[in-house]
Amino acid sequence: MSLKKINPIKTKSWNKLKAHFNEIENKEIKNLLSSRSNPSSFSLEWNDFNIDISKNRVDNTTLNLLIDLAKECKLDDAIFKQFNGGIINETEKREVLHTAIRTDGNEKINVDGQNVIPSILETRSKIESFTNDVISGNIKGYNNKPFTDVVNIGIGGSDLGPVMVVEGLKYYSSRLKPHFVSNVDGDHVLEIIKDLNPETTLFVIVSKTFTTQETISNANTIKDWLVSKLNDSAVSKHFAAVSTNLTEIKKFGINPKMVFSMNDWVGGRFSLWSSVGLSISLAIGYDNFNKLLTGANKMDKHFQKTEFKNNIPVVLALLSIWYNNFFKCETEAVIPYTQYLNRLPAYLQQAIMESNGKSIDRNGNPVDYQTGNIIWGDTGTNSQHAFFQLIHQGTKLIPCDFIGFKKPLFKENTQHDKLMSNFFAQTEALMMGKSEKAVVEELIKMGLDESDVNSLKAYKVFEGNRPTNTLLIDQLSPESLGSLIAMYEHKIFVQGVIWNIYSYDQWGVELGKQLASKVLQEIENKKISNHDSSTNSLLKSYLSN
Ligand code: G6Q
Repeated sequence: MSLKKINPIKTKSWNKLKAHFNEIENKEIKNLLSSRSNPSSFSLEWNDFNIDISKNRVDNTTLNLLIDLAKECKLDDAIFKQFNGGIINETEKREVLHTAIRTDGNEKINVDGQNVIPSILETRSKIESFTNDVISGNIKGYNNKPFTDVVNIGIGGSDLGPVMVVEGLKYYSSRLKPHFVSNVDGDHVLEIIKDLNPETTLFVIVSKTFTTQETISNANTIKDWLVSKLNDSAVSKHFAAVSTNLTEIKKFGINPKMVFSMNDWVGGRFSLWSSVGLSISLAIGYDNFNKLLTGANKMDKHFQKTEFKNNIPVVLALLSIWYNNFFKCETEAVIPYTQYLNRLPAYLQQAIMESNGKSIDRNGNPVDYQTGNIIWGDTGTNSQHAFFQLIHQGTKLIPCDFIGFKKPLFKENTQHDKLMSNFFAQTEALMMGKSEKAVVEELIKMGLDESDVNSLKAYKVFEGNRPTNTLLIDQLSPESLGSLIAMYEHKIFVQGVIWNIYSYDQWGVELGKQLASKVLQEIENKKISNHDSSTNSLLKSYLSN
């Protein structure tokens, strides 16, 4: 069950889209919007999500052709294979089953002839009882004191998902205080532990391989610190581990009761739903962690069962392909209008760019079309006071996702309407722009004379016609966040399928891991081997210190 290998640009629909692009390219969104006879097709309603795609440079023909493209690229076949354990990560010969770990328990998914659902549920109940025991104080530290703080030690997929969700759901916190150590920068780990009480801190080492330099170095630094403050035998009480490498975990001295396994058919950047999410469960309580999984599972079902034209991840992925491959947009911005989701853009950068930053297609040939988009963003309204200038008046076309919530979390919050009025006003302004006529009228009203009006007006004109998707969700909750993350995961998958690339490997990351260890050896032995002249002289300068 591998993915089909269809070159998208050789399809009939791609060619039709190319011709159609010439018709749409110079059209204004505001005119496309007002001429639509079926506005409801440009709004996708699902559970508590209202996704408005009407502020895009598309008409009915565009959407129909994009859907034809998905069909020609056999997206339905790919979705079936992903959810049913096909070896769709072919270069690593693996299934891709992050969707299975958020199962509602009603399905059966075979890997190597064995249904994996029972073991997934077993791991989940281990996470549940461990979480409950730590929060209730049943599990205690070396000096018999309950834990107050939890430190997640991991990097990349073993860090970005958990930290984004823990930050995103801070409102739902348990009594435990979460911390995250990721960078191999020793100052990072020392900064985090300097104020921690070793007696009441639990450390969770998260590393699928348990060989990642950053994570193992940080874990060893913390272990030395803990032993120096308490005792050798404190290690088995204060460290939990999440990994597939049970041999290395044992060598580290972790109590087998505090070991959480994971499966190699879950990729790092898609693993927050698995035991990699242990820190999430500890930080927000198991019930909330479970709701996160429920939200993702609901989105999985929507993605699997909904016809393409109403399928949120499919439609968003197709729009992104439209801008990336036809309008030649290089980047996409994600702007959540809630401070809680300030780590969402960083999380999506990994999920999207590590997955679809590929240039060899599934036939093994270099692609001659653009793949992965560059993702960036920050929270609204902060970003309005920063990079929005370029989105409004720069030379680049940057499609944006605006994510907002109808209700705030705090009952006492009296500022929500202010936040949301910015949210709505920005997408409207990006579409409508501001004409020269309106600018001139405004300047005259302000009392400027004719020559000042003439010299200033060009700078104050906004072209508009900037596309946005508006994702309006009832409230930020574990369930809605679960659905939102799963939505982006599926969007990534759809784009990878259509671009005919492998979204689930990451050879670029592996290269970094190999290179650094070679250079480290040279630095430690103070013996520089033959690099290029630039690297040689930088290393010499570093060693001369
Ligand atoms: C994610 C990547 C990568 C990985 C880290 C950490 O998909 O593979 O970001 O998660 O390199 O790897 P370990 O979990 O093995 O330490």
